Amino acid sequence: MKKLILSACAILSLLTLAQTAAAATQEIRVIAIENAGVKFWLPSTIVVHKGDTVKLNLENKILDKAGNVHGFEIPDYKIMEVVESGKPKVVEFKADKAGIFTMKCQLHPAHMGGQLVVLE
Ligand SMILES: [Cu+2]
Repeated sequence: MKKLILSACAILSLLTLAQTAAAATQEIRVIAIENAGVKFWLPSTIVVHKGDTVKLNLENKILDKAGNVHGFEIPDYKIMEVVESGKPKVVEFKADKAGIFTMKCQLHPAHMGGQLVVLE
């Protein structure tokens, strides 16, 4: 009986460890650039796991006449930032729902968007 209880405790401990190991902090540098007249955020696809803490370091590297300001939005995660050239911003959130979510510049709808992929 003692053996059984010990085994159950060991399994529970392993499960807890596995869950702890699965959730991580993902720190990702995301830059806005312009190439061939197209402006976009890179990487345009960000992949994380559900439960991860995601820290995005947003940098606007575009030098244009529009005040050098671009937006970064992930509507499904209620993230909306305005990023000025030379003034990086940090966005941190918990990836608490799985799926593929649109990333875009909310200030200029023509800009190419990307996607946040949160794996189950
Ligand atoms: Cu923009």
